[in-house]
Amino acid sequence: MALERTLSIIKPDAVAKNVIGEIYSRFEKAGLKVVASKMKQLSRAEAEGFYAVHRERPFFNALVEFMISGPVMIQVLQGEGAVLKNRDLMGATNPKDAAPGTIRADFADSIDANAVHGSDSLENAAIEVAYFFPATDVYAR
Ligand code: RTP
Ligand code: MG
Repeated sequence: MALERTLSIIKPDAVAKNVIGEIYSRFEKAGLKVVASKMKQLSRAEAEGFYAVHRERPFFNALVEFMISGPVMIQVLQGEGAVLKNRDLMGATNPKDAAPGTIRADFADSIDANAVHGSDSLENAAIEVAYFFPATDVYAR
């Protein structure tokens, strides 16, 4: 496996639940390093741009409204096979389908308020990291 970077977002529901530290701990225990991080209140335009691939989907407006409902915690995770490893830690999109012990099984309330985002491919990871962080703000440690 190769050293990869992926974009992770702790969504407004999980920030409000005060579980940022618990989620970071899961990343670290799985061998993923936080190499960039910031808390941010997304504007509507930022949220729409980030999820632009879903623009035609029926859930798009609800997704954008949810993502701007409060601050999010955005981080770049680095590690061996980071993209898939993070998706495994997250669990299925709908927490009802998420395996026990995954972030979404433990902290998500619904398919809309589902605690975390993670890039779904190496190609999208590079695009998503660059969407939020200039290269100089990502630390290769
Ligand atoms: P994410 O992008 O946030 O990491 O989630 P994901 O890959 O697991 O799921 P994706 O298909 O990319 O969908 C993005 C977000 O849209 C909401 N969604 N709602 N009602 C629905 O059928 C539905 N499908 C997706 C979810 O909040 C999902 O995280
Ligand atoms: Mg997705």
